[in-house]
This record gives sequence, structure tokens and C-alpha cells, in this order.
Amino acid sequence: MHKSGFINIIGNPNVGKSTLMNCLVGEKLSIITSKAQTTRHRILGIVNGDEFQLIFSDTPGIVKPSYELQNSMMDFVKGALEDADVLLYMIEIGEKSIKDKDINSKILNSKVPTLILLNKIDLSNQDDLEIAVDNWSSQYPNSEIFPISALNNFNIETVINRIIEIIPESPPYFPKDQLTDKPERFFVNEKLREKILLYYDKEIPYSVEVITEEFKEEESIIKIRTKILVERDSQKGIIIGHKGNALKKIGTKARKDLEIFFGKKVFIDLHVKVSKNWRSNNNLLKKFGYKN
Ligand SMILES: Nc1nc2c(ncn2[C@@H]2O[C@H](COP(=O)(O)OP(=O)(O)OP(=O)(O)O)[C@@H](O)[C@H]2O)c(=O)[nH]1
Ligand SMILES: [Mg+2]
Repeated sequence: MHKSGFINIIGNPNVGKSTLMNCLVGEKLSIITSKAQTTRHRILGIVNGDEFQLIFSDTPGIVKPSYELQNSMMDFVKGALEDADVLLYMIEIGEKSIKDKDINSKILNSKVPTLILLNKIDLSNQDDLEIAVDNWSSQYPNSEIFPISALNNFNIETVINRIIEIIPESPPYFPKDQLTDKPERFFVNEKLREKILLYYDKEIPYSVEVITEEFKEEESIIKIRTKILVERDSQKGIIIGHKGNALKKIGTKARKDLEIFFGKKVFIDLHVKVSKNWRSNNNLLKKFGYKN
């Protein structure tokens, strides 16, 4: 008997969805930073066993959209609420309730088995944890609550075993050696965006899009050409920095990570371009993979 299922991870920004995803898959598929709205796409991570295939979806954190890109991000979340075999609703210690009314009623009335994952318990203590678990179990009697630490790989095995029990009998949806639905270029873009989130402040990371235009794998090296888009001229100068030093720094950091990820030497040719208000431009959002 073979089982397969779509297991979708949703929750507020910064609760640790991507940390969980990488922990489950055992690869650095999703980028992780301490800034909210690190994840902008829906990313599949596939875990294969002899008798099961678990297709996890990492999704953007739930926000009230204030520009078109955020609308698209929320469409990824809505999609993930609709097509799950198992929903993983992630919360972090300290969170008391689900603030978004629509999502709250979806979770309350969900016909799909829902596991509430109470994350970051390494930051808590036994007493507070018990209070938190009681609070969530009484609010969501139809869901199961699992205290976890995605960062420390604590109690993750229990969650996986429960998921395997729940998912239906089905042949695999993807080839058994496939890890994700995203192409190699996507991971280049994301790695650069991770460095931009880490090394620039305020609006900069949120105004940036990264597009890899060329990815040429040769015998001993991968040659990559990538464009960093910003919304305004002033942001271009900030990204490049004095004598180009800021751009050089993130390029080098991204390259080193990508060499490990791809297991090969990498060369990146980086350019910065202004694309006025790309975050609100439907055609560009479509081109960048945020809309169908
Ligand atoms: N202490 C602690 N920190 C954690 C844990 N899991 C994640 N974090 C941290 O929380 C921050 C956010 O983690 P992410 O995995 O990027 O969170 P996310 O939910 O994917 O965030 P968005 O993509 O912005 O929605 C990072 O600094 C992680 O290191 C945990 O179990 N314990
Ligand atoms: Mg994330």
C-alpha cells in the first residue's frame, strides 16, 4: 500500500514555516531570516519513503495586503488552504489566537485534518507551554496540537508519523527522486534575496525582486547572470553601495551558499536595474511568477 498527500504549512509571518519546511525535507529549500515576509512564493518540498510521498508546501506569512505583490502572496495562502490533504497551521509561543477572521473560521470549520504546530517552544518553559497548549486545544477542539521546535528538530518526527497516518492511499504524484517543483534559477533568486534581507534595512528588501536570466551549467562551473530590480533610483545606489562594495559582498555570500547547494563552482554576474513600482504592476508580477 502506498500513501501520498499534500501537506500545506500556513501561519503568520516569521513563525518558522520555512524553518520547518527545511527541517522536514532535510535541504535548504526555503530561505529563512528574522524579517517578516521572507517567503513570497509557494514552494513545494517533497519527502519520499518506500511507501509514502509527502508533498509539503511552504507559503508566505498571512498579511493584510497593501500592494499587489502582497495580494498575490495571499492568493498562494488561500490556494494552500483549499488543496491540502493535511493542514499544518503554525503558531509561535506567545501567540494567543488567530487574528485573521477568514482564516480563523476556515481552521475552525475545516473538513481537512488540521494540526496546529506550536513552534519555538525552546523559548518557553513547561508551565507556560501547558497553558498555551490548553488555550489552543480549547479554542480549536477539532485540531490536534503539537508543541515543536523547528529550529532544534524537536518533536518533528511525531508530526511526520501522524501525517503519514492521516494521508490517503494514493500512488505518488511526483517522480520519487524529485525534491521540489521549483527550477534551479528560483533558488539563485531566493539566495540573493536572502542576502538582501540580511544586509539591507527598512524598505529595501521589500522593494527588491531578483531575476536570473541565464543559468548555464558546464562541466566544472555554473555560470549565472542575474538582475536585481529595485523600485526607485535612490534604492539602486544603496544596493550597489560605495565603490560597489555592498553589491560585491552579497554576491560573494550568495555565491558561496550556492556552491554548496549545487555542489559545483559558481560564477554570478550581477546587475541592478530600476523597474518603477514593479510590486504593483500586474504584468510584471505575472512575468516574475506571482500570478497565473
Ligand atoms: N528560537 C526559535 N526560533 C525559531 C524556530 N523556528 C524558527 N525560528 C526563527 O524564526 C525566524 C523566522 O523563521 P522562518 O522560518 O523564516 O519563518 P517563516 O514563518 O517562514 O516567515 P515568513 O516567510 O516571513 O512568513 C528565524 O529567525 C528562525 O531562525 C524555533 O523553533 N525556535
Ligand atoms: Mg518563510
